[in-house]
Formats: sequence, structure tokens, C-alpha cells
Amino acid sequence: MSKSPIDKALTPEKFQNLKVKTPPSNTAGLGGLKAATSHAVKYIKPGNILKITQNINQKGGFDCPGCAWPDPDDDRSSLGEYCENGLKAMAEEMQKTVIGRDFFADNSVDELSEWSDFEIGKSGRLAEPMYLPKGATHYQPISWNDAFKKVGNHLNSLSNPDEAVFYTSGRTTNEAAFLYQLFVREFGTSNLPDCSNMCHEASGSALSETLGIGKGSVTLEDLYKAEIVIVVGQNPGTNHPRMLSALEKTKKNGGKIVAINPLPEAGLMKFTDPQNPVKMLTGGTKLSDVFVPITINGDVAFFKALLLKLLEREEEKGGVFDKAFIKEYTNGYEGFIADLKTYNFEDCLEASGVSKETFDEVFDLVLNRKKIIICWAMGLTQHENAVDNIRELVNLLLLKGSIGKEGAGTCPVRGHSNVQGDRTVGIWESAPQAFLDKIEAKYGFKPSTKHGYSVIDAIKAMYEKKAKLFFGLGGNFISAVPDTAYSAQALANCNLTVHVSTKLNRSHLVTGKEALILPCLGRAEKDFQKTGVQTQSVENSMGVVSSTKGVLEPCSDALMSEVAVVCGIAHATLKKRSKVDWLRYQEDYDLVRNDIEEVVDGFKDYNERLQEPGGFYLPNGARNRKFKTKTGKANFTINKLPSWKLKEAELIMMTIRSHDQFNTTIYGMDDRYRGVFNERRIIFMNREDMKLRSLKEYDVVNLKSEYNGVIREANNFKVVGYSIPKNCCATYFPETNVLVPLDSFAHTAKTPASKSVRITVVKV
Ligand SMILES: Nc1nc2c(c(=O)[nH]1)N[C@H]1C(S)=C(S)[C@@H](COP(=O)(O)OP(=O)(O)OC[C@H]3O[C@@H](n4cnc5c(=O)[nH]c(N)nc54)[C@H](O)[C@@H]3O)O[C@H]1N2
Ligand SMILES: Nc1nc2c(c(=O)[nH]1)N[C@H]1C(S)=C(S)[C@@H](COP(=O)(O)OP(=O)(O)OC[C@H]3O[C@@H](n4cnc5c(=O)[nH]c(N)nc54)[C@H](O)[C@@H]3O)O[C@H]1N2
Ligand code: SF4
Ligand SMILES: [Mo]
Repeated sequence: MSKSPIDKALTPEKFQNLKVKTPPSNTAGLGGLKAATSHAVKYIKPGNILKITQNINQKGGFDCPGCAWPDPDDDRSSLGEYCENGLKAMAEEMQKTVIGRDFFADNSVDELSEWSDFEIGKSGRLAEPMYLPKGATHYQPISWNDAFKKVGNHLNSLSNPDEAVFYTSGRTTNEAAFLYQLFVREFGTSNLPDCSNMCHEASGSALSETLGIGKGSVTLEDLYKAEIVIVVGQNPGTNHPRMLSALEKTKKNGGKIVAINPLPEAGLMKFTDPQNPVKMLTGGTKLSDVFVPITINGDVAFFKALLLKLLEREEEKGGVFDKAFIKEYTNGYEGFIADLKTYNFEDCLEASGVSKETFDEVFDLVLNRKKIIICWAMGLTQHENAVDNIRELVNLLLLKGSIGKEGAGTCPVRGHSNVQGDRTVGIWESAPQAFLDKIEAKYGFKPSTKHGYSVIDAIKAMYEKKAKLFFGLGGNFISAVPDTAYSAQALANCNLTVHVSTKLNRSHLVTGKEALILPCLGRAEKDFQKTGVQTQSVENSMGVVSSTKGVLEPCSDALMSEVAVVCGIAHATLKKRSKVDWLRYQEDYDLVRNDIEEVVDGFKDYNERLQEPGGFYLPNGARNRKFKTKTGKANFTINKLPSWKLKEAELIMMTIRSHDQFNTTIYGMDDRYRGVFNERRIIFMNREDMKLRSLKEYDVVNLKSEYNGVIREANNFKVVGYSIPKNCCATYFPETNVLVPLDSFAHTAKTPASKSVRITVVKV
């Protein structure tokens, strides 16, 4: 009998051979170079390594497919503009092994599901389209034409376009993303969930409401000029490594850095004792001036404590707040202050888990400074009160007039290399009416104005059989989403699941009744079309749009570009009823950009400006103090302290990334910066919490979460004592996604609360 979807979706429970060492005191440097080079040499064809390192993130070259950190506007280093993890991303994408029909004939879907995520990822690059017929045990080859027809027939046989779900992951370029959403809207639905729903959606919600733009407001230059940069809920040493070079410049210019994080992440500091930070080094520079070991989800409490003390000082002596800015540009100040006064400083500080000494250090740094930048990532966005987290930090920036001036502002650091661009060009399940109107005016069809499914809604709809077809443009849905068991059943309920992918992943194994894998080109590969090798474009975390053009020969002749796949499917599905001449676009991507220019604001002279070295900035109201909010001003907001309480024996768990993974892609089994080697099934615990439970290092435990009466379990994890606040623990994503309840998500944004999972630990 074949395995159940749930068994296939869960990562195998086998242990490797855990070794724990003291975390390193210095990040990047030689260790990083060694690690990256060994990956490159092991997996990339020797002839390609130099081409990659010379062209990655260079003007006229290709954009690193890793994170969304921006490239410097000024001259790029000719020694290489990439980091350890950028090169690891390339080593993964440009693997010399390719897998096609023989691989799939040798390995059944059930057998593959027993491989670890690391093994699945290292099987090689997908080389040809594959099809899994109903009831079959093995994928078999299919021609592109037949694959397109199959998708078209399935889509056309749905009783309603809203029965299809079209997911996107943030590597997709602007050109492919624009055409994809256009096809989905012409097909008749707004069901465009994307990885952003699980990532910075809470930032988008909070920032749109308060500042009128769902993106950050700063540029790299601002970071260099800030008086103080607060890095909260982010681990840049692993996830945005080149941000450390920017922070180094901040320091060189006299700026101060505060890191707020339950963990003393090595990328931000050297560290010996959790309560007593010592030197923090990166490439020889001490980075963080203060490290704040906050309790998980203690951020609103900490910011409130800070706001209360600042208010006290403002009322005593004045000069702390930027009164002129508040008067001219903001709304809601009085109500916000009145609410703030209802809180008690000591209670807030206690709820944050931060000592008074550490608090005072931060207070002294913030008190008289007015050029403040706050950078954040998943440590703030993946909580039930994620939107409040971000609104509260905006309150601080507004009080300080730290928006829309040099060296100050918001910096939500994005994840995937083009997740921001995808949203800009229309991947949005609840796109604004003005955008839909422009689509209608340009193409002559009326897009659905109904809000579509976000990730959470899509899973529910598939589970309840209201949605019957899942299409993924990139990504690894089953491993990325919360509540693995429920979500696996949701996918299995579909009639057809389709993935456009570069690499094999678990989502190809947890299928609907039929399934397709459509292999596409990676970033570094040349995209040959009728008018020659095509250029594409991406938008980084600071709103700069730049070109990306592959330099390597494709790893297989049978690959298609994402643009060509979307055009092929649109053509096969919509046929003569389409108002769009789909096949023209894939011949010449300039035509796609001409359309984007007409439909999306800020892309004037797109094709010409894309040729400018380094690209161009998109307009950003907050950057110029033009707040496109409902009130026309920047809005103060009122945010409550989180209301959850741990039950007896419970811990609050955050699911985080190791140094050797890119989301669901596992580069290796180490987490070097945390001193963990050769194992992913671990739980970081406070040593006092271990003692309370009679647990020793390396003890094996099972994890259990109970939410609204439903119990979820993940078995076989080894305990690692770590400097993490009491009552907090950490595990790696995706191994523990099975514990994240689907209905635990951020209010207004629906970001799964995967950093706030309440669990108990049971010794095996
Ligand atoms: N190499 C590499 N680069 C990546 C990725 C990757 O997987 N690998 N993923 C990309 C993507 S899509 C994204 S979204 C980003 C993710 O980048 P990050 O957000 O840096 O990634 P996470 O590992 O989720 O780390 C969250 C950090 O927040 C802290 N944290 C958790 N809960 C709290 C809290 O309640 N309060 C505070 N103050 N801190 C908290 C954790 O200790 C951790 O340091 O990175 C991108 N870049
Ligand atoms: N518990 C927990 N869950 C989380 C998170 C967490 O912190 N904790 N983080 C969340 C976040 S922030 C995010 S962004 C999501 C990530 O969710 P996803 O974006 O769905 O996941 P990825 O792992 O980035 O997707 C990797 C797959 O994308 C495909 N791929 C890679 N490059 C390309 C390309 O150029 N084109 C195409 N078509 N395919 C490509 C490969 O097949 C690869 O297997 O996960 C979320 N899930
Ligand atoms: S910081 Fe991010 S974008 Fe830059 S090279 Fe490293 S992984 Fe790539
Ligand atoms: Mo992300």
C-alpha cells in the first residue's frame, strides 16, 4: 500500500551524529570563505565557478538568487559582491548532476519521500517535464506540449475559476510574475497566495496603515548615515550576510547598533554569557553596542517600556520627541499618548524579559538620537500580534521624526531575492482596485474584484475541497506552510498539483490525484528566446529595480524559462478567448516590460532605465514624507501587550533557520554560527528549563503542541543547552512546521505564527 500524504510530508525522523561546540566569536572571514568554496567545488562544474563568481551581483551580470539584500549603489567590488550563503545558493542551483526519466524510473514517489530534505535537494537539477498519472507510483516523462494541455484541460474543467490556487515563491522575476498574475486574473480568479503571506505580510499590513507604503523607507546610504540602527528579530549573519558590511560602515561613521534577539546570534556579536555581552566581531569590527536578550514575543512590551521612559523624559525636560514632525506629518498622537499612559513601566519591562541594566543602555542610546533606523525580519512578523510589533516600532520612529530623512526610517529586510518585486507587479490576492482598473483598461477583460485566498485560506479551501487544483510557480509549499499534516491532506485532496521548479523537493511527493513537475531555468542560466538571450529584472529590499541576465549554458536542453512556461499554459488554457497575445511575450521580454510600465506605477521608461548600471529606485512616499494613508498623514497606533500565557510546563518555541539552509532547501547539516554540527533534529533550550525537566545534553525528546484542543506532535529531537531566555526554545524549520497550528496567525495579515508555538517537551 502506498504511503499516506502525511507520512510523505513529514521529514524522516532519523538522527545524524550531533556534535556541539562553542559558537564562534567571529563571523564571515576565513571560515565563511572556506565553507562556501567547499560547497562550490563539490557541486558546481569547475568551468562554471569562475563565471559565477565574476558575474553574481555585478552590474550587467545576474542577481544573486539568495536573499533580497541590496547591492551597493556605488562601485561593486571586483573581488566579488557575494557572501558565503550567496555562493552556497549558487552551488545548490548550479549542481552538475541532472535528474530526468531514469532517476524517476529508479525511485518511486514513496521511496523518495523517505529521503531527508538534504538528500532530496542534492539529487540534482530537474532536467525534463515529468508527470505522475492517477494511481501511479513513479513519475514518467511528458512533453511540454502535453503538459500544457493537461494543465489547460484541468483548469477548464473546474466549475469555477476560484477552484484553482496559484502560489508564487519570491525568486520569480518581475517579468514572469507580471505575466503569471495577468494569466490568473484573465482566467478569472484572484487566488494568488505567495510566500510573502508567510513572511513580511505583517510588515506590509502595518506599514501601509501607518506610513502608506507596504515597503521599507530606507536606502543603503541611509544605513551608513544612521545614528543608531536597531536590528530586531533578525539574524543577518546567516540570512542577509552582506548586511554586516553595511553595519560595519554605520559603525565606522559613528553610528551605534542595538541587537534585540532571544539568541546572541554570532553574526551580530561575540558572546560569552547570556546576561553579559562582551565583544562582538565581524571581520574585526565590534558590531552591536548593546545586545538585548529578549523573551520570545516580548517586543511590544520592550518597545512600550522604552516609549514610556522617553515620554517621561520628554514631559520633564523636552527635546526628546520631534514635535515639529509630529505636528506637521502625523495623526493620532494624543490618543496614542493617552493609551501609553495606561501602562506601567515595570510591568512592561518584566514582560519583555529584559534586565533594567540592559534597558538603561538602550534608553541612553535612543534618548537624544533622532536618526534611527529599525531593521527587522521574521522574529517580528511570525507572531499572532506581528502587526502590533511593527506598528509599535513605527510609533517610536514617528516620535523621533525618524521617517523620511537621511539616516532614518523603516527597514523590513526581505527574504527571497524578488519577493518585493513580485508584489509590486501584481502577485497579490487582494490587489488594490486601482491596479485592477488599470489591467481592465489595458487588456479589456474585467479581473475578479473578489479577494482571493492567501496561503492559510488556500490550505483550508483545498482541505475542504473548495479548491481542486494547486499550481506553484517556484517554492516548496508543503514544507514551507504550517500544520504539515493538515496541509498534506489539503494537497492530496486536489485533482492536480503542478510545480514549476528548478530542483526536486518534498512538494513534488505530496501530490494531488495527478501531478506535474515542470523544470525551469535558474537565475544564472542563459535564457535563449527568438530575439536572443533575454534580460529580466528584480526589485531588492530597498526598492531598487535592476537587471539580471544569465551567463551559463542551461544544465539541460529541455528546460523552459518561467516566462515561457506561463505563456505556454496561458495559451493552452485560454486559447481564443484570451485578449492577450501570449506567445509574443516569450519571444521578447522588452514587450512584457512595456506592459508593466503601462500598468504599474513607477516604471516609466522601464526598458531604458533598466540599462542604467545598478538599476533605478521605485518611488517611495514614506521616503519623502508623502504618506498615502487613509488620513493622508503618518498614523500613530494603539497596540496591546500580547495576551497569551504559558500553561504549566509549556515553553514558547520559535522555528528558525540554521546557517546551512535556504528556507526548505538544506545546504548541509551544520549550524556553524551556533556551534551545532551534523544534526537538524535538535531543540535549543535554556539550561535551567532543562534542569527543571531533568533533561541532559543530547537527551531525546518528543515535542507536543496543544492549540484550541488539538494536539500536534513532532518526535525525536535532541536537547541542546543554549543561551536562550527562560521559558523559550528554538527548533529548525521545516522539521517542526507540523507543530504550527494553521489557525494561529497574525491578525490582519494572516502570517503563520511560527515564532510563537506553545509546546511541551516529553523525554523519550
Ligand atoms: N542563508 C539564508 N538566507 C536567507 C534565508 C535562508 O533560509 N537562508 N531565508 C530568506 C527568507 S525567505 C527570509 S524571510 C529571511 C529570514 O531571515 P530571519 O528573519 O533573520 O530568519 P529566521 O531564522 O527566521 O530568524 C529570525 C530571528 O529572529 C529571532 N527571533 C525569533 N523570535 C523573536 C521574537 O519574538 N523577538 C525577537 N526580537 N527576535 C526573535 C530569532 O532568534 C532569529 O535570530 O532570510 C532570507 N535569507
Ligand atoms: N515554521 C516556519 N515556517 C516557515 C518560515 C519560518 O520561519 N518558520 N518561514 C516562511 C518564509 S519567511 C518563507 S519566505 C517561506 C518559503 O517558502 P517557499 O518560497 O515556498 O520555499 P523555498 O524553500 O524558498 O522554495 C524552494 C524551492 O523553490 C524552487 N526554486 C528555487 N529557485 C527557483 C527558481 O528560480 N524558479 C522556480 N520556479 N523555482 C525555484 C526549488 O525547487 C526549491 O526546492 O517559508 C515559510 N515557512
Ligand atoms: S547577502 Fe543575500 S543577495 Fe547578497 S550575496 Fe549574500 S545571499 Fe546573495
Ligand atoms: Mo521569507
